[in-house]
Amino acid sequence: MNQKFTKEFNEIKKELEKARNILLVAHPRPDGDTAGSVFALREYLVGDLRKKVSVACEDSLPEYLQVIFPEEKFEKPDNINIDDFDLLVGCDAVERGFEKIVGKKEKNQRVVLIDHHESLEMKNIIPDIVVADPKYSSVCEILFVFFDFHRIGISKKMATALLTGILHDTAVFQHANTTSRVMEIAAELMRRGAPMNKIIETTFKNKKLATLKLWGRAMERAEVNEKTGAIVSFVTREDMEELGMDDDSVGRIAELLNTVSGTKFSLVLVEKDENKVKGSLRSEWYKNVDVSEIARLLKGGGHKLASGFEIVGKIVKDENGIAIK
Ligand SMILES: [Mn+2]
Repeated sequence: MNQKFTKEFNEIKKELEKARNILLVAHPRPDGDTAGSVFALREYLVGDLRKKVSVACEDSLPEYLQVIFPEEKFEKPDNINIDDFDLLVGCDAVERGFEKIVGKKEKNQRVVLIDHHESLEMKNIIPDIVVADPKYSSVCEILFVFFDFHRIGISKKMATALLTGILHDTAVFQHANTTSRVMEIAAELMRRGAPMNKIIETTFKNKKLATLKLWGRAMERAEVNEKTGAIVSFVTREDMEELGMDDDSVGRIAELLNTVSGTKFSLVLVEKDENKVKGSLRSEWYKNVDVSEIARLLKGGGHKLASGFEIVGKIVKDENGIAIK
């Protein structure tokens, strides 16, 4: 096992053991990785260490994750008092919401961040311990390595949570972040009772007809730019209103478009509200494109093969193609 974080893993364990009241923070619009990691950690903290633990997230647990975690719930940030906690732990895409929930760090508080995203810049909070490495598929993979490093027993519940994160962030072992280590960890988690088929079914095979219709509209509009190799499409506010869908249902369109042969990367533009457009970029390792460079040019961020950005404007399609104006 990779022991790059030996020092951090030892420090984190000490902090977890020392703390009395711990807050775990998931990112907004939670996915399988942020949810899986906070729930696996909570299980360890409450089960093994008998700690008082709260789990906070700006948004509630999406339906498909409620099926996998029927006993779990997020607490709304408004209902918790940050001052009550002596240890604050952010898991996954920490930049997206940790500081919004935590605000400022008090003198007596310690902050631990665990992430697998390239950039991790905090504005107001200087974390005490950071484990962040984009070479990991997911925070759940990092946590498995942490538990394994400390020989902490992984229960069926913890295994289920960790495998959920790994399956989510690798899109069931399809993305380039699926290393041999990921496969070994997944096998070990199955051995410990994680129901892989159930997780795959609830996460990836529970589509609503309206979702497919929305995807259909986007597929219909897709255009390939021969010069750049980009395949581009879009979803408008109108589409989502007509089909009664929200932003969450557009998540995989960029991935699907990216499967068109001969393309270098995909770009899907989604109207977020009146005057804001969200862009999602995807590529594959064999296409040799770093989409995070494109995202950064537009003040966004992300990974080499999966990035995003937000810009002000509206989507316009005319004879010259798709543009934001
Ligand atoms: Mn993740």
